[in-house]
Amino acid sequence: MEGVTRIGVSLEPELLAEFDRIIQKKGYVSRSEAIRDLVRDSLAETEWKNEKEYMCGVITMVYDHDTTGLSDRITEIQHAALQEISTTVHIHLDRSRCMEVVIVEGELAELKALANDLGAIKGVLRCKLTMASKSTGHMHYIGVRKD
Ligand code: NI
Repeated sequence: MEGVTRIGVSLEPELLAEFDRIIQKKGYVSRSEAIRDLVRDSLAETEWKNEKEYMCGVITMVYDHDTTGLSDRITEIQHAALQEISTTVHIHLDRSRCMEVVIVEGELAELKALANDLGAIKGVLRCKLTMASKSTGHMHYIGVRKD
């Protein structure tokens, strides 16, 4: 592989055996690949805590449009967040349920707050925020599931 640096890692035999067992179960073809994913996840976790990190993302929500006041509340919240919202796509799922995909861009804290506000509306069945860091491309997601 071009542009990679090889590193040596020392592990206790029990820890290595456990690691091998788990990565085999997950279908990794090599330890290197598994370690790379772990490092990426760990870096993403650190960014996830940086509320000022600039992110691009998608909020996917499913809701019941028959719920009183729901449409007005969604519109109100989305207008208040016009800085963060690039576009919204609406899909009618059946007679009463809708899916809305909201494309967003902004600071992590703002996007999380927006997804939380949308997810908290009565009649919203599911709301999930998926984001990628603008600077590193690392992905994150948070989901709110309400049944
Ligand atoms: Ni609809």
